[in-house]
Amino acid sequence: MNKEFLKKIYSEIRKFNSIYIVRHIGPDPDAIGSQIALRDSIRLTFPEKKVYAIGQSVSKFKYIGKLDKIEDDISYDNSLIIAVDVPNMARVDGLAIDKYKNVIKIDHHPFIESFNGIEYIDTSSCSACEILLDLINNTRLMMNESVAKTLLIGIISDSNRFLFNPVNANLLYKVADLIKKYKLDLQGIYESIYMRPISDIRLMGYIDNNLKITKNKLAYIIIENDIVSSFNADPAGASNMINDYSFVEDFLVWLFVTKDEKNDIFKISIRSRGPVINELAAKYNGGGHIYSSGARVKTMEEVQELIDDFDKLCKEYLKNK
Ligand SMILES: [Mn+2]
Repeated sequence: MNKEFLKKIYSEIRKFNSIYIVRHIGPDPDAIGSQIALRDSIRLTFPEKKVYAIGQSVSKFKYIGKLDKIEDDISYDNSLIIAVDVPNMARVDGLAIDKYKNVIKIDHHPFIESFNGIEYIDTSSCSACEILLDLINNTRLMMNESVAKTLLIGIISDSNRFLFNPVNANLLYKVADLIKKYKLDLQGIYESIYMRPISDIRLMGYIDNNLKITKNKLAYIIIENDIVSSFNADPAGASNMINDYSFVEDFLVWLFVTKDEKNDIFKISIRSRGPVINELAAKYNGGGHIYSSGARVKTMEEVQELIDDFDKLCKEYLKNK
């Protein structure tokens, strides 16, 4: 954490009367939580400012809070754009970031490209929401129970209940303080994030039984949409199940392929507990964290190529170990 830098972000926020907060496409609870928590904290601190959290809303994440629809054009000179939880311009949802003059990026993903403004990147944070907690704790930005709860949702979700790295004592102290101070209902938060229908569990059963594992310890599955719908699930939900396979000794890297019919592309979710995967994911129109990435390709041939490439990555990793 860089307190001086956080104070600089606060003073930028103070300067502008209209602020737009964006995040990545295909949002998760950390992406939506971080933009909503930041918006609400700024509104609480500066009631006269116009602050919006924009981007496509997702019905299953409505419990986190409501996003804003904007009708007016965003002023080039007088508006501040804050991008949270997103490392590259192409993945920003809702506006073309390169068209704006005053931009702040607040992110915990490895650096990909500059947004031509202030960049605060902390890859030692488990989530964008953890960085915003630091921002609020170290500046005059205000917090209330609702902001605290939203931040906690992002932290819990991105760290998968404090399972994934980076999670450390410092984070647990910060979270404990938050829960105590705002009397947060941890059980209720867990329920809103993790409650799911039996059809999801049955789909996981299908995945368990059909995951292919190579001799180089790569696991993969292509989950066809008719299979997904036969379990009453949706492709995005199916690809999210990838996070439940973190501690299987038979594989090092695992990837789930689903089809996005609307955009006519294959989406690949990739996780690792060994090889660094985001660089190879970038070759396939993707990227992300070193052990948690995504990719998008157009054809089945490219899917096969990607699987072969990740298999080679595992092979190299095993050889060098
Ligand atoms: Mn995140």
